Amino acid sequence: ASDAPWWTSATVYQIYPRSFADSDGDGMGDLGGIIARLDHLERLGVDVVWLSPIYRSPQDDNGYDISDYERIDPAFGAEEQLDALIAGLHERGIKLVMDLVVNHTSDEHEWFLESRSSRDNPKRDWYWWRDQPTDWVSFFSGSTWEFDQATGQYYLHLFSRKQPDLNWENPQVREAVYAMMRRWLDRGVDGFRMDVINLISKVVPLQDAHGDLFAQTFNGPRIHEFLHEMHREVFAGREAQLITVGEMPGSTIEQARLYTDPARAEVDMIFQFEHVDLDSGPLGKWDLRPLHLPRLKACLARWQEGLAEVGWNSLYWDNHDQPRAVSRFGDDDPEWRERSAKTLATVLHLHRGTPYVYQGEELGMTNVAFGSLDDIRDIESINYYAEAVRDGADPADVLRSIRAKGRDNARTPVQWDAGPQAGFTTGEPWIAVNPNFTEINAAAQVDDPDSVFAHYARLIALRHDDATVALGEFRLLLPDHETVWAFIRTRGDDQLLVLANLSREAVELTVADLADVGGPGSWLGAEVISATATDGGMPRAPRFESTRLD
Ligand code: ISL
Repeated sequence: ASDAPWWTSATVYQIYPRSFADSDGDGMGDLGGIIARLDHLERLGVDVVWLSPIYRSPQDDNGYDISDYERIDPAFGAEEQLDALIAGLHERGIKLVMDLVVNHTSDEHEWFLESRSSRDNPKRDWYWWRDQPTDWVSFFSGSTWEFDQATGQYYLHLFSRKQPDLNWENPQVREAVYAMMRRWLDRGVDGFRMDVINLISKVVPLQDAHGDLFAQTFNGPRIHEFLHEMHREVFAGREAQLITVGEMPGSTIEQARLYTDPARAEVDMIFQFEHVDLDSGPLGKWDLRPLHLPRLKACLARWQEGLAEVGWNSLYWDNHDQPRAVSRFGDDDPEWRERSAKTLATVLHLHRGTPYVYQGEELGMTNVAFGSLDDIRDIESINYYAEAVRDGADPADVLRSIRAKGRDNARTPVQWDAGPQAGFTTGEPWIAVNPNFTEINAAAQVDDPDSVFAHYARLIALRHDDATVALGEFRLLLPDHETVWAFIRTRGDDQLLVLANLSREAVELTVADLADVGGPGSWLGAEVISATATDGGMPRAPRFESTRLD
């Protein structure tokens, strides 16, 4: 037995509601659709659902632009349906985490309507207003400053112009956010995934970035103070039941140790971005670069080691902002896709940390070969396309980047069955279904013990049952091997050796290859270990200590 927090053996499943399941035929997923699919989550065995935003929103950024933090958007359903969802999940022993988007609101939020109404409105200072813009460039292209005719000043928006940034320097803003969070906990939710939460503290006064917006807005001077205050005001006393994860792009291991050290009482874990930045060049995400396995392995291993003594890792390949894992890190060729998806799952889920599964990942869903801009819905891709083409880029190159990295890859409807619109909707989906749904869908997998789905279910169960998987120390082996991902997990006398082949070719490993394992009970067990993990067999690697060499 250990006194480790419950989430050290838990797996979280992310639902992007717009694309999960549609119950009313309007082509957009909704709460009714989720409620109708709870059995899928129960069979998978996940412990927590993280629900992307379902609050009232003009949907400029698919709900990450919130106009009322405490009301459900009618497009997603009724208030009672959210309560029914909470109850339905809890009956199945599954917790619910809400998305918390408080770096910015919608420009249609009451707070912003008041703030923009006059220069002396009491909420004027809840947002960032200036006479002159700084030189900052938005994550969604263009200036971060929008001129507001009515009062003759500019307001700040790090994301779209419909997502004005809140001014966290103002204590009234913080109190309003904390009160809203407490009401959500009282309503029965079990924690928060905090959207770009490391952007809430800016360097003041705001100043030109000279190309380094990072230094002005990420992990700012008061970020730890704000998070600790939030913990005290919202979580204290009930934290043992909850789970909190801060989305923190651009954070280093050193910063993550501070954010996740339980003694500091900030958040339980963060989403770091290093491993999803490895296939980008110096110009950012659209600047495509090949991915080298040794760098990917080293990246995750550094985070494992960095948070071994203090703090905790989240583990993810996918979310609603990232391309599909099997297309990006694996091999989505029809002949290899299933084995590759299982291998990626095995590797990630046998690291130490809390795994996050993004809807459809458990089915091995793939990227989409978007034909043209008409197929794209995401504001980030649409703005990027317009700007790049205007600046003289070849449209074919721009489209190639969007195909590889565009967020819509993750946002096509979940493929439930081989029927019309993959069983997602009886109407016209808001974004086209991936044409491979007749091949890849849940109905074809849930009863098949060899499926990607069944493999995920075994990995999730293994983390519950096996303390070495949940808590064991991590050590990377064969760091320079180009195709094998090998590591060892250790807890007391128990050792787990993980060998995965990320290539199409069979690999032979000898004892000598693994000799650097060393230590008590070293792996002198098998003369030749044939590591064809791409056959996707049992997730629990064989235990070689019983076949030690004489
Ligand atoms: O996806 C990204 C770039 O392609 C990231 O920069 C992303 O915008 C960043 O991780 C922040 O993401 C979060 O906040 C955004 C929202 O659009 C994303 O969907 C959300 O996950 C603004 O709220």
